[in-house]
Amino acid sequence: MRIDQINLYTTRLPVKGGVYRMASDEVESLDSTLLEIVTDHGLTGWGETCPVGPLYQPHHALGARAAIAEIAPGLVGTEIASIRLLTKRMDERLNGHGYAKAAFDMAFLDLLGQQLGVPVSTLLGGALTDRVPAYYSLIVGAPDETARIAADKLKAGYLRLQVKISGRSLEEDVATIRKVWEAVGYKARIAVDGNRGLTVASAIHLDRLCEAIPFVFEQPCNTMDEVATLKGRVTHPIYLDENTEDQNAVLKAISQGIADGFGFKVTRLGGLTKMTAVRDLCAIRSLPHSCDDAWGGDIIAAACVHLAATVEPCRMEGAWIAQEYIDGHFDAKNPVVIEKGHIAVPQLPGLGVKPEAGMFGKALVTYGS
Ligand code: 0XW
Ligand code: MG
Repeated sequence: MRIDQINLYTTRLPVKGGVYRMASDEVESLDSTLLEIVTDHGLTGWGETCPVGPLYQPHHALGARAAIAEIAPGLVGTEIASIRLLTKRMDERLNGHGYAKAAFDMAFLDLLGQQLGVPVSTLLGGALTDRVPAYYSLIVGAPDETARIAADKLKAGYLRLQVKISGRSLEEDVATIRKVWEAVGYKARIAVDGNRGLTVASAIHLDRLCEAIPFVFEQPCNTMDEVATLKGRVTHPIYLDENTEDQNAVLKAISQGIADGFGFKVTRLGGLTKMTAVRDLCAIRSLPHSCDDAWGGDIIAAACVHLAATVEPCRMEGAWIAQEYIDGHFDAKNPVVIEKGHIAVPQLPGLGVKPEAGMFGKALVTYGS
């Protein structure tokens, strides 16, 4: 099965509710990039990459498309058989830019899965479950309102809630965490996500002021070096998210004992194939982690869920997909949906999701004939 053509599409994903607010940015509409790989066998595979704006991490939509322009021409005519060979091909065309390569990796796995008649989770080592937990992300908001939404989401079936903080007074952050804890107690696991926004000093203050509340403290400060200085000075477990920019960053965080867990993003880590390595490293050290992406439609959602299905449930911190903040689906017949705080793992061959024909309009660029 050879690559005949690669079509690049873009689509806008407006945020349901108007705005998604975190310490690093406020976003209203996301710019997603989709790849459709057409093969000589008539099979098509899909990939997606969708940074949550240009400030969250060192990725941006135009950067993804520029990277794809470097890589794609060199892949036309290539056999889809060995993911390792395809990865090597991509690395020979462009250094880095894992978040663009991730879209290709998804499409390759989608094609291989369809050819072999197995879901992508099987290609990633095999599913341990047919239903993975999701978690709900509460945007930076007023304490009472955030607690009200937290209680609603608990009722809706979410077993884990992420509370976004930072970018405002310590008093408001602490009040929000306390109110959420009063509203949900031990019934939901809580992650408090600073999205890189706190100084080391304010992270230590917040930790002390919330000492009795059990939560994991996600990406409190900007750099891994800053976060590393919190070790032994805070009581809450520390998770890294944005600092896990590639596999090596994860290896450093694990080997130096900087993180007690992770919020992983499939595209940031360079794709599903690269994620299997960090998944396995985490398993060796019994470190919990999520399987998320920063944003995206059904293609990215399916990718996260396939990977999440291969993680030991006891270490699975949930798969975050953007569905709660997006209207509609790419694939109305087989959408990736959260039900009672959980997501069914797609069972069809490949990713199990196919965007409806023509829904993204004309391809922005076509590589190959
Ligand atoms: C909650 N998320 C997975 C979605 C947003 O992109 C931010 C991210 C996070 O945990 O930082
Ligand atoms: Mg995070």
